[in-house]
Amino acid sequence: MKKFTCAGDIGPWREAVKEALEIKRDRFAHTHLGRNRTLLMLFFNSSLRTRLSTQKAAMNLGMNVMVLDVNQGAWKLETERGVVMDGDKAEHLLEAIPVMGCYCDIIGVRSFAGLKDRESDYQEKVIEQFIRYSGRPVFSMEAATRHPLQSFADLITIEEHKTKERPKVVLTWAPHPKALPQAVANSFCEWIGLTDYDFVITHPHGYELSPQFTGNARVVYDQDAALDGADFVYAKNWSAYAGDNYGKVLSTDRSWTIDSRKMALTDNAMFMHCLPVRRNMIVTDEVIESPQSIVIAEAANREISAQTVLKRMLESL
Ligand code: AN0
Ligand code: CP
Repeated sequence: MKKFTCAGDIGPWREAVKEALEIKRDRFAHTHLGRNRTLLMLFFNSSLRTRLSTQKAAMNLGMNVMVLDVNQGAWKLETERGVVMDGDKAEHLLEAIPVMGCYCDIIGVRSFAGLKDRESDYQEKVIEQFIRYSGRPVFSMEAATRHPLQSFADLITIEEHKTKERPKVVLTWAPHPKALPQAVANSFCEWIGLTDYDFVITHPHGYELSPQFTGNARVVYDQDAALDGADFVYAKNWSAYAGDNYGKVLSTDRSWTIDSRKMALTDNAMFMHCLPVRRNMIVTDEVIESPQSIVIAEAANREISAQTVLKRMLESL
């Protein structure tokens, strides 16, 4: 595997989940693969799970790991070509990328959407430049429009917990005070779209996601109706995608918060969220602390999705 930025890069999903579950059963079976290989993880944005789970996955494979927080200690990077660099940015990405490529074998990048210019965000300019100029396999640790390591972990988690062949999975928007990217929701749609699950998306009017990601999924604007009979409730906030509202918070309506009344509409559904989660905005204390909440198991599977991707990349070096 030479790049991992979207669902298409994983190949047949059942095989990928099978390989992931084998890794989970014996995560030290491939420690030889990463010997004398170096992973560079580059963060333009904060992280808890991605940073720790990906580093752990690399260590399970015997790799050496370097982590760089671009905004803490590195030169500020210009990302746009053609800019007269007379401001506070001391280095251009076009030098920084090949330089970083010299010091490692595989690169992971986290670079969120700026949420100001939709076209620029959806062109995935930053991670695409890493793919083009680093000379190394590159994987996304959440880019502007997708978070594939998260979605892969989500799929593994659903496969482990499902009790029906074709579970009903509901992606529901939930309120949040700050503008967040659409990446987690887009990516979840893209990965669940690989399966034959019964998939329903619910959100207030104005929060429509790009059809590029939602595909043929059913959108139901009435959250209660959407939750009816659900087996998995996947909550996430995202800012508006559509038109002039791109990147804006249109609603913080807490009637969309997932609480016990909403969960009672489901078929004893499991509650999922990628974390970090704002309690009593996205989900009540009661629901996230209930036995139906599988958010910790979901986060634990981030190590497994990362290790599966790194293993495949090491095998292709
Ligand atoms: C980020 C987001 O919504 O994309 C990261 C989630 C994994 N969330 C926050 O910034 C709170
Ligand atoms: N879910 C997730 O990617 O978490 P972090 O932002 O903490 O890495």
